[in-house]
Amino acid sequence: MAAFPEVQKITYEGPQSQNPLAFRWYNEQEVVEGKTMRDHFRFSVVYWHTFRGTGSDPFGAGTMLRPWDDGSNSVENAIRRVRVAFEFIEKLGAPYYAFHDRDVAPEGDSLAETNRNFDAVAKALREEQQRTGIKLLWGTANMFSHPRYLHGAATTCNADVFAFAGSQVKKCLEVTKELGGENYVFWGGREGYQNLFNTDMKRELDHLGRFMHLAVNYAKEIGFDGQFLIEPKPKEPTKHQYDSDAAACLNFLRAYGLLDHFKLNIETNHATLAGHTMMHELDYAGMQGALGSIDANTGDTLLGWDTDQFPTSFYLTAEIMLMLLKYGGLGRGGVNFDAKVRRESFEPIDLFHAHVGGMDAFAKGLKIAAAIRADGELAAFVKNRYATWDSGIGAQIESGAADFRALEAYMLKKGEASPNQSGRQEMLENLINRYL
Ligand code: XLS
Ligand code: NI
Ligand code: NI
Repeated sequence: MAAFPEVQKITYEGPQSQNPLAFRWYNEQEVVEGKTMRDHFRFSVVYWHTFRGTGSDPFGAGTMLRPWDDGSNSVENAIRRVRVAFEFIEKLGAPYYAFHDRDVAPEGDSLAETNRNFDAVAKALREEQQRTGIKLLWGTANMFSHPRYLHGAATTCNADVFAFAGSQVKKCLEVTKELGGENYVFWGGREGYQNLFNTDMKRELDHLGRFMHLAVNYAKEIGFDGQFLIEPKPKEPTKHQYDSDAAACLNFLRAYGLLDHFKLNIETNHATLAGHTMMHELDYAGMQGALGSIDANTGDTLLGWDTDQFPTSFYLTAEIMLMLLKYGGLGRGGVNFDAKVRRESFEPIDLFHAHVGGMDAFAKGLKIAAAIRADGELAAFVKNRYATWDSGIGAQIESGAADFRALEAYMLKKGEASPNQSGRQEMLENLINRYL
């Protein structure tokens, strides 16, 4: 029985459409900068918020109406949920989905039972993938919800918990491989600390490095060739998360000899919690060759936590798409909606409104970014801003030909630096608005 009988496949109707359940911008076959929209975005629906989110908050119980879900922890219920999830993703027209092991299948009383549950649900996932052609963008292990992980997983002070976490990732890698997952994500969860008085930070980070090497080795052993990704996030749940932003992650990867094996999965709301813009995090990851995938959402400027809202601002999506186009796209990654409907939006249909809006916002952002690039005015301004580096002393510095003595000799002769030019920020902000 269909869970969303009132919804047909969502189609593109164009910007004039008044139909809330149609795309106004996302036209999957439309080609922009030589690639279809479908291939630019590789949109992905997350299992956790969309099919497991209850709408509970610290002040109240869940609110979501999900008539297909009996609220139990049975494997049967989990499999019924799989059928609904694929009906939803298929009607939406997203080519991918992503999951945590514990979202799709219930934890049992022992590791063995938990693994059996996971296998049973994975079988249903495989059937639905084959039926619909929807693919797995990434799998990940939830190593933060169960109380055993209260001190962390790979960075725990309890070696047994590290062993449990390793077993969990081993299994999750096997299932991700079996389902043809194109990436595998590590989000730090409780990998961090609340207080340094009780924390041996060096030892914890060494263990995290060890854990990642074990994962890389095992993936190689079983022939899993998906891309490994680390997802930076600065706070929540711990006060100090080890993977706090793109720069911190890259430094960790470099320090532990892991750079060749990982890229980053950048999330908007995490970037802003870190005191950065999404654009900054994408640029930083991109320039280091580490831009792997994105978790698309947005925070609330008035609230200081990970509100995981659906992205609707064209300004934001245009900024993101400028960066993705600059670095040649996401490769094996995708635009994964790590976002949830508000607890007041409790009806099943709200899931469609949320995703349609997010996909449309990205499509519009892509068109804006492509138009800005086609005109070339912005790029020309930036190029010209650095023109002093293209010849003379600037070119000598960049090529390594000038040392401090050469700089001094040059400046002694010249007496004073040439005058600066305006950064024209306001003019450029106005320029961007011309394309919105
Ligand atoms: C939490 C993270 C999480 C990861 C997957 O804030 O965004 O949802 O994407 O573990
Ligand atoms: Ni995320
Ligand atoms: Ni998040």
